[in-house]
This record gives sequence, structure tokens and C-alpha cells, in this order.
Amino acid sequence: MLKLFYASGTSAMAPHILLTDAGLNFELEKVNLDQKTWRGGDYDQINAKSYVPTLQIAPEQYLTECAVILEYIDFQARQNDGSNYATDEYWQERVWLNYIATELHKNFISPFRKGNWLPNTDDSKRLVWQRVAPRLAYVEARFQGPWLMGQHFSMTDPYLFFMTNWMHRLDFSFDHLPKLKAFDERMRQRPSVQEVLRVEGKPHSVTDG
Ligand SMILES: N[C@@H](CCC(=O)N[C@@H](CS)C(=O)NCC(=O)O)C(=O)O
Repeated sequence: MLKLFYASGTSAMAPHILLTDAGLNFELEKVNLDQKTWRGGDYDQINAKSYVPTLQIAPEQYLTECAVILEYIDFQARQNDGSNYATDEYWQERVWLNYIATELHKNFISPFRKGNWLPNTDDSKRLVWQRVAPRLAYVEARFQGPWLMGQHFSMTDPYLFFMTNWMHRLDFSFDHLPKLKAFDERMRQRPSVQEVLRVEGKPHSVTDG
């Protein structure tokens, strides 16, 4: 069975939502990111990159990198029939996954903190906002609605929601991002998202400077 290593409110929320939404069988393993431990001991033995998410897909076989994990889950959910391969939609989904991973996710991370952590001071928040604001504006301009890529909910939506969820955590304004605001609200109405927010509970917070 698939096993997702996660910490609450982190990027692991995206695969957690996709697994839940797709109705796939999976187990959850909570990781203590401060200690780098899990129920089974040293987390770095599972993922030497020392971050979440990690998806265990077979005994001793692990996938890392959020965008790739989302692709794997999407592939399983479509029962590996290959029907979506080489279509424009297929490639555009991958373009969005990479954009969210490299332009949004990484730019939400404070350059001043150890590890991949959110900013925790006004100065670092300002710096992060300078980086993410133009990229969020790009998403806003290209957002098709009701979901990122149009009529169909896709694996890009849970990844984008993880970013809008972080906007709330950092108190970033949606003032010039009405489509993203509506998207965030629409996602929160989805049963899978409600379930994941309930199961994950209070977001992981870090104490290091
Ligand atoms: N490139 C990785 C980044 C994952 C990442 O930044 N994870 C954060 C939580 S959102 C984390 O576990 N940080 C802990 C640390 O860096 O010590 C991916 O896309 O999966």
C-alpha cells in the first residue's frame, strides 16, 4: 500500500489531497521535521534530503519531490491506461507542476532560515512577497477557472492550493488576486480538502531562527 510521509500544513498536503480525492488506498506517517524523526526512527533513512513529502510505493522504494509524487498518484488514479499521454493538456499540466514547484514553492521559502522554512520575520516576509507577488500575478492572469486548467480538477490544483494556504499563513493579501481567492475558497469546499485539513490539524511550525 502507498504510504505518505508528511508534516501538517507543508507541501505534503498536495499529495495528501490528491490521494484522498482520487479515493486511493494509502497510509499516513507523520514526520517530526524539527527532530527529523518518525514512528520508525531516523527520517533521513527514508529521505536523505531530509524533507517531506516522501511517498513509499513498494517495500524499500520511495519517491521524493512533490511534483513527481503528484504525477505518480495521478498515474495510479488513471489506472495507468496511458490515455492522456502526449496530449497538449498532458504537457501543460507538467508545465504548471514545474512552475509551482520552482517559481512558487521555492520562492515562498525564507532565504534566512535553516532548511526549507517559511519566513518568520517582517523583513523576510517582505522579501518573500517581492518574489512571489509577480509569480502569483502570472497565475492569476492565466487562471482558467473554475480550476487552474479549466473545467477539470487536475493534479495541479492541490499543489496550487498548498500555495494559497501558505498565503493565509503568512497573511499575504489576495487583494489583486480575485481568481486565486475564489479558487482557494472553492478548494476549501471540496470534501477531500476538508478531510485533509481535519486530519492534518494545526500546521507544523518550526522554532529555529
Ligand atoms: N524540492 C522539494 C522541497 C520539499 C520541501 O521544501 N519540504 C519542506 C516542507 S514544505 C520541508 O520538509 N522542510 C524541512 C526542511 O527543509 O528541513 C519538493 O518539491 O518536494
